Amino acid sequence: MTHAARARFDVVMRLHYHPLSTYSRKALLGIRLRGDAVELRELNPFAGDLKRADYVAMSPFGKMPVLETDEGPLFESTSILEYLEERGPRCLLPAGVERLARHHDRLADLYLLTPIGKYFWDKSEAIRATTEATMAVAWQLWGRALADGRPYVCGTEITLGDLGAAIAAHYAVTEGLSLPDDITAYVARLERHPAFAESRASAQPFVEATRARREKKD
Ligand SMILES: N[C@@H](CCC(=O)N[C@@H](CS)C(=O)NCC(=O)O)C(=O)O
Repeated sequence: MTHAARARFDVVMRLHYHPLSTYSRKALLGIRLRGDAVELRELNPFAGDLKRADYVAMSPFGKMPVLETDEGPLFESTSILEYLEERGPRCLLPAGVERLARHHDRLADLYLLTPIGKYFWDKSEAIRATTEATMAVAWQLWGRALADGRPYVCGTEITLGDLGAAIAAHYAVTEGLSLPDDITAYVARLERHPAFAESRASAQPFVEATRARREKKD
């Protein structure tokens, strides 16, 4: 590695995130699994942090997370993790299962994290019904992938394809939706890893605070 390249790698990266945000959790989980040295900047979306001009300059849609790097800010959780994987070492997208890992990451974004995120904030019957229906199909796909006894969706290693599922399963349970038994066992397996346990533990106080606020309002 050249001197210049090494200096570039030594620059501290900064993740702008919130511990409750599904996509922030995905990015941070990936970072923890990879072991990158990343400084954390906790946002306060309720105080307008996502609308600040300096934040929108980094994240044009005003969404979390953002990773500040020496090559500029990056938004979109998958793009952030793909960038880190490109820098190396390869961890979340191992050779041989890369396509499968990306496929499950995309499925998790679209059919697990998006619906559960909606239901987290909107407890209407209509949203509950579509969330349950969509997630049930996604869990079947996970069940099919795990049916040969593999511990994780791409085999024996945790990959990008497992992150969103663990986060979605956590919120499904906190929000009173049921999980198939094979998924409960899979998520318990993932949560034996300290990075997944940390992700859940950091989110939990915000889950409880949100529930308390909702109950006070109802
Ligand atoms: N596809 C984006 C989704 C980002 C996203 O929707 N983040 C949510 C939090 S989980 C957000 O910032 N919501 C605030 C808002 O929409 O105002 C990603 O993967 O990063």
